[in-house]
Amino acid sequence: MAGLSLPQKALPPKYFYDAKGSKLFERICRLPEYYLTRAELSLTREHLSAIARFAGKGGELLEYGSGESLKTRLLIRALRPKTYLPVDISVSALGHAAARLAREFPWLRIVPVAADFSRPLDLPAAKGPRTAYFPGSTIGNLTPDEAHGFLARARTQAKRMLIGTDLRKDANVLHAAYNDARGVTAAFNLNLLARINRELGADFGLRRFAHYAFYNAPLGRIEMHLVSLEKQRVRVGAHRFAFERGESIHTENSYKYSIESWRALAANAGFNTTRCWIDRKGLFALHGLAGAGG
Ligand code: AVI
Repeated sequence: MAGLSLPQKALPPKYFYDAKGSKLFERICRLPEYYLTRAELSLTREHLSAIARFAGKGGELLEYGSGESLKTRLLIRALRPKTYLPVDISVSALGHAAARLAREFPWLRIVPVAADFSRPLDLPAAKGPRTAYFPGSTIGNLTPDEAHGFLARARTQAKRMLIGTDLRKDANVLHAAYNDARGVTAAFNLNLLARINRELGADFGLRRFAHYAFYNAPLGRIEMHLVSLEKQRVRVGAHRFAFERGESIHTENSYKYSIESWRALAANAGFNTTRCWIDRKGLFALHGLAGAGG
């Protein structure tokens, strides 16, 4: 309600991930235009032994926003952690991933944590050195201020971190990744309205809004919006919200960091970027962070 009452209506992207939204996101990751997942997977494969040496073997692996835990399999094989703690806001995605990993790695202790990692987390006490893994450029969905807060909190939860960030690049490549030809990203964005209709008793007409995504170069971020195609009023529970034709709800930012801008952010939060691995096409980066002095 607060977000829809702002002059620029806005909703936090974490609400995309109900069961349907999590499935749609898995489809996005397989789209030809969405290079992020493939680039991160390929750099992880290529540098796996160096990444594992940095992360440390045999400890605990904590993963934020684990989703379907695709890249994690590679890490689990290389790190052989005693415990894996996936943290995800989507209970369904968490349950499926934990069940699949339990079948694949019967020796691994899995402790799923259903939680919103953008807030302080209540985690079980660590039984060994804990490394945090935050792949997929999910940190890019936080504002730089939120990312700073997240990193500062994460520093108290793990000594070392592996964080995937999408790199700045040609705006056309970025545009295509968030405006795919099959319309899966559009369906992902619009699913937020379907979710609000279902869970909050709203009457958003899904045909009265359109997906809109563009690269905001000065701010280094993709913005996703849902644009009202007509002047209309929408009911959400007991509240009413007026939309002008062309007015939007800002549903997501996806920040793209240059290596320098990332290093500055991490350093402000008390981390040194001690390692950085990049895929061969220069699309995506995985940063190895250690607490200053650690
Ligand atoms: C989860 N996150 C990193 C995705 C991204 O690219 O910002 C979410 C997404 N939004 C549209 N497509 C994918």
